[in-house]
Amino acid sequence: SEPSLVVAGEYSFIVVSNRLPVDRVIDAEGNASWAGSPGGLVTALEPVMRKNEGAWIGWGGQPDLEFEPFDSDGIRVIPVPLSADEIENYYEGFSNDTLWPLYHDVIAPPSFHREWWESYVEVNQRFARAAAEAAAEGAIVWVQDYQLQLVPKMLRELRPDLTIGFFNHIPFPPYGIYSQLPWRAQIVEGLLGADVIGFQRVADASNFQRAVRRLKGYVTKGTQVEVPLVDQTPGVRVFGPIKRQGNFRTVIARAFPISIDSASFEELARSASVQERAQQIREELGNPKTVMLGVDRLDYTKGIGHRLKAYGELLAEGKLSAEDVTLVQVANPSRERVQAYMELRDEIELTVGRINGDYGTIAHSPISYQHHGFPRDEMVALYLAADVMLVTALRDGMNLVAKEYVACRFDDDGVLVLSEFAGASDELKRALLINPHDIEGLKEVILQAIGMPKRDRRARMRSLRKRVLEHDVSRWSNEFLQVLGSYAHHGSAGHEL
Ligand code: GDG
Repeated sequence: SEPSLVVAGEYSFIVVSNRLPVDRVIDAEGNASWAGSPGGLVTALEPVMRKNEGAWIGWGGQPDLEFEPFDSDGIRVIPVPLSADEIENYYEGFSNDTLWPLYHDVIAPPSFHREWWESYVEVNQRFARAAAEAAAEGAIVWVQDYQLQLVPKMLRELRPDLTIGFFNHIPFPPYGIYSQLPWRAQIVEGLLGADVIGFQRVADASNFQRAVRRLKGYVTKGTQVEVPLVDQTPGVRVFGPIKRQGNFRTVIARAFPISIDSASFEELARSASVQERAQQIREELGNPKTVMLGVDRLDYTKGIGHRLKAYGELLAEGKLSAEDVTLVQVANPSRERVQAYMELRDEIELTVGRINGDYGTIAHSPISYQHHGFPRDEMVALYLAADVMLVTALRDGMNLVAKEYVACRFDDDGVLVLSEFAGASDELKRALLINPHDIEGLKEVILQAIGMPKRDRRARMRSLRKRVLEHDVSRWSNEFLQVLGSYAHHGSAGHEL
């Protein structure tokens, strides 16, 4: 294989993500330590990490945080420092105020700033270099998400011997929207540095392939993209024959719908303390006939306003009453320094206040609004306490909350109302699927969910549970890594992860 441009490191399996899976915590005495934040991704990749001398590369969550790599529960953690300026430009700016709204159907208007883009390029280069220095000869590197879309190409240039995967956790937008991005070609080129590019939905993969055809003119066949080894961009002069067999790299671009650690959610739900807590939650709410639940980061993509509008109208029309129904809305604080999120918070809290003020009684509030996060066991107790789960996203890559609700309902009860615009709706076909823009339709489905006979609830929930328990997050990562391993290139002897 070609000579490496960076001296190889020691890790044969590397995950690169914007945030490390650990948080820095400072105790009462001011001593710093690290606490794991075991999301589904960590749970899924832990076994692969242990088996393969794995390392995780990412940012520690605070400005200018530099430290020596260390072991956290058997995972080697390698830091990439970000300055306060970079957090503002690369992260809050380009990632969360350009790419995020653009990739979610421009629900909020994206901002385009050249300084943000420059910072994005520079930070991506730093992540690529960190991965290049840590990766052993022929290693597998798996890059995560929209903050790092340039890393695959940058990493391939530094280390042509590596096998590189990329997974996009958010949607990939239709070309008509994507093409607004001033740096649309660079991002597509960045992604095509990977061997396998994973998306949540089949539609996301098709949108990406269309962008590749339109912007680069490359041929796509099914899930394969033929990337010429010599640049064929119109206007770039190429010497020598370019259509000869062997002048292409094949890149796979296809859907790998992510999931959760379903068994661990079910196990938690089955524990006596969580079941007791679920009962207690219902009592604390005043034992309403129906408890409805929404759990979201406070984000404009989640359709919280649409949900509240439908609920408020049902209360106004007397079709629901605060005596009978309570909606618990967990709105986890998110991206609080980005303007659009400050505005969203004001808007949602105004609406919540109006609904509670207009339709509440001294004893009953129609909405129990929680602007903070909860521990995992409290979340599971909420899932168990909820008769109806409302997922009304306007656009969402997958939506893990929908899958978590289903995984927790070992009692085969509870009704999931699920937006068609969440990736989860491709799999969870027996949920009550809704278009959140259709407020009248959403209202009817909420009433249908509340009134659904037990037999129907059970039949639907059983079918949903089958899907979520069989297709869990370790199956997701195994499938991705299997495809990635089989495309290990440059004649390296196929990886067994
Ligand atoms: C992105 C994509 C895609 C929420 N509040 C609390 C809490 N959570 C947990 C949930 C769930 C996770 O956070 C949220 O995941 P989602 O999938 O619903 O949404 P995003 O954060 O937008 O995630 C999304 C996902 O990436 C994975 O690829 O599905 O489409 O947007 O796990 O349970 N957890 C705890 N307390 C809370 O208060 N403990």
